[in-house]
Amino acid sequence: MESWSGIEVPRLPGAGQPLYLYDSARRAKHQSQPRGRAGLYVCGITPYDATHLGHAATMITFDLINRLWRDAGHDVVYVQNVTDVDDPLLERAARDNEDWVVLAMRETALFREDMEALRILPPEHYVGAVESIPAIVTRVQELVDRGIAYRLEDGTGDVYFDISQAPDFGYESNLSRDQMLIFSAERGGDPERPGKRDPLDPLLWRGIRPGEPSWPGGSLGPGRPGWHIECAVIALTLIGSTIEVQGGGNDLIFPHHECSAAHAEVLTGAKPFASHYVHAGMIGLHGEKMSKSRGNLVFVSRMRADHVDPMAVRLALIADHYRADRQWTDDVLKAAEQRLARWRAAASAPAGPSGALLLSGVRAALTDDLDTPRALLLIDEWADAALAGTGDDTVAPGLLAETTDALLGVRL
Ligand code: 5CA
Ligand code: ZN
Repeated sequence: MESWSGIEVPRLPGAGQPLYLYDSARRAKHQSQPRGRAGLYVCGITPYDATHLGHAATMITFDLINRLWRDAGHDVVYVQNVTDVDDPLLERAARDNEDWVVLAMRETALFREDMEALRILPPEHYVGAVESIPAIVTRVQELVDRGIAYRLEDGTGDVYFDISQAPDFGYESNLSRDQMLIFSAERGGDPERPGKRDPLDPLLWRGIRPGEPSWPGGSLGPGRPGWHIECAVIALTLIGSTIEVQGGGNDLIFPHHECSAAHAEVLTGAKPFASHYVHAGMIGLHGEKMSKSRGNLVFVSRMRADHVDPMAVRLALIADHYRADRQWTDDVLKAAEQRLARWRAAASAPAGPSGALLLSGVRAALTDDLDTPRALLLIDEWADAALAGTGDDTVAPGLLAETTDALLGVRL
């Protein structure tokens, strides 16, 4: 699948610093130490509705990681998926009497435009579930052959993963079994389904059903892939058996990232699948998580149409820490617009306090688990001083603009 257009990122003077990230599995911050190319896999959209501010916030979070690694001199291999066939997409298309392929294409195209407007660096591989089906079939067949996956004996042709064969199951989310059962039922699992070896066993391959799209599955029979195996196989195929960061919103901690890690680890034998499982907090509106199923959405495209500056949207979404669940309000946007205007004025000032100190402070804040509130405060203080005529560093205003562009993705 086509990615979106790239942009030039200014190279900053001096050396970037090592990045510390909070890992949901270890429940602690630890240093990311990519060996070779730094592998970043981000769980992308299920394209049945337009990109909303929650998606944008999550994509911006991982864009910051990409930018900080590049600043530290790492070569990054960034892969993102599109779940371009799954139940919610088929259900929405049926509800609206629309061709599901056309719906997915339209929303994916809009997502690309939104990502470009937000200055998010494109993934090297932007990959759909549908185009990955042959690779997924091979891996599911391998799991069946090894006795790690089993076919349900109810004539549906559905194939499940046997979690008892993944001895570390649960290490990524650190949840109790009771909590896992609740999340499984809420988030696309089927713990009540009869005939499974364990209620938590996730679906790997769904046998053909009347009225549903299907693809050849070789010995599996015709059908379509389960959700978690999609991300595991795309990451394994395009990055390798282990990755530095597995990313997404915190709604994916369980079952999605737990199951995709279990699939990948059983397939390759390499553990842990990801050195860091990184999860962005949920953006909410009027007290509830912003979600397509609830319909309480603020679309990035609607804001663009209303001439809201995408750079202000970006600043608004990083004003608080990425891991915090946070509410979108008009005031959050207004504050970001004022901040952006002030930074732009400061970037045109004749001089200001030391630019080198500002850059090292911003690097230190961002490499400490993406502490954007601290980074933004440092820039605010520098801008206030420059606008008050303090400091004689004439290079600093230009360096401010390069720093916000390269590290925050905010072009002044
Ligand atoms: N296609 C799957 C991932 S493989 C999926 O979850 N799609 S999604 O369209 O529902 O979400 C796309 C990405 O945005 C995921 O990383 C998800 O965790 C994140 N996300 C969804 N809603 C929000 C929200 N309200 N706030 C922050 N991030 C969100
Ligand atoms: Zn995913």
